[in-house]
Amino acid sequence: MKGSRKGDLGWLSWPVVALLLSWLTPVASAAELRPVANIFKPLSAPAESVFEVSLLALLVCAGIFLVVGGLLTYAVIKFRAKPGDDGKEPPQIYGSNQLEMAWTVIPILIVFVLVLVTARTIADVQNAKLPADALKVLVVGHQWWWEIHYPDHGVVTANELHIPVSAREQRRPTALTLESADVIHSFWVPQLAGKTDVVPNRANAMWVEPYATGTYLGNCAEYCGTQHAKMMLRVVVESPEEFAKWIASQKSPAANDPAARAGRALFLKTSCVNCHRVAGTAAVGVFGPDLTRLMTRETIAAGAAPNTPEKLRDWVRNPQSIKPGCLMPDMQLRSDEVDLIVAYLLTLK
Ligand code: HEC
Ligand SMILES: [Cu+2]
Repeated sequence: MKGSRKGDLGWLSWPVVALLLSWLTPVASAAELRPVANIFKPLSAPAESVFEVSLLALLVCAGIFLVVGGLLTYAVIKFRAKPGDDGKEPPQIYGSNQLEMAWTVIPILIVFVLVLVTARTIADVQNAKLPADALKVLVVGHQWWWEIHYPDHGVVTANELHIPVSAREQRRPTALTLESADVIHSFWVPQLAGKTDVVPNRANAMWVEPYATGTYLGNCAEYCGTQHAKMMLRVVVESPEEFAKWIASQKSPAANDPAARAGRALFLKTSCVNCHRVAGTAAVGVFGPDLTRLMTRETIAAGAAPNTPEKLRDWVRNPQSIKPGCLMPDMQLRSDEVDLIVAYLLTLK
């Protein structure tokens, strides 16, 4: 009977083993490069270091869980009340120097190892020397969207960060400076790096070095108000050629399609221009996202909706219907005005 009970214990550990195995599965197959925000599939240098430390911590914890859970299960089964017990208390044993030493010293050693490994990893990531020509990007967190600047290229965009992929022969890391326009946010793209807080009146620095192309999903990771959950971030990692093409396209003058002249005139007459910028026009607002290349983005409003003509129309009609509480007010435009303005926005590629 004892033997069959011991079988129960092995069964208990299977879910843990399965979970650990699923984390250990290889990562780089092409089909998996769809946007997944998974810290267990790192595809960039700092994220890999974070992953290794978390794996170590998880394995140590799993080991402790198995030992403690195993002993507990064993004791519960072995020493449960049996028919015919006399109901008396078992012998009470107090104090064992060996045991007390063991359960004091072993945890201290475990914590010590974890502290050392963690501190070393943090130092490695923070003190990493980036090549002098690393791409520089300034990211400014706003309630509830991300402003993105490429100071060396004069490019401004929002919510979708394009960066080049790194290679062993030719490292191409990206150095990020993080600032906030209002409250504390946190920049987090799980497959690229750990979280870094985005703090008002302070410039924080971090870097990423992805080694696979694709789109990576991120999210603000510090509660920053009503629409915090819809403050998403896309990082599009491209080959150096594609990245150069993207930069060039962002730099060329804003579209001025004669077919959208009426919409453009209306847009420039409406208070949209107080909050939004379209390069080369009278729209110079910086409170909201730069719209110069709006149509090169996959999503609008920090991932709250796909950037389709229908959703764009819903947004301009009343942004509060898509992102309630967001800082773009319902502009109370008539339906025909919305159509004109959206027709103009659709030309901003
Ligand atoms: C009071 C300032 C303000 C005004 C006025 C304003 N917007 Fe906005 N707009 C914003 C803010 C802030 C956001 C970002 C909202 C978010 O994602 O939370 C935004 C987002 C947008 C977006 C999505 C951009 C993107 O890349 O995600 C579009 C398009 C847009 N506005 C168009 C307009 C148009 C057209 C008008 C005029 C009819 C207008 N806005 C008026 C502040 C404003
Ligand atoms: Cu947030």
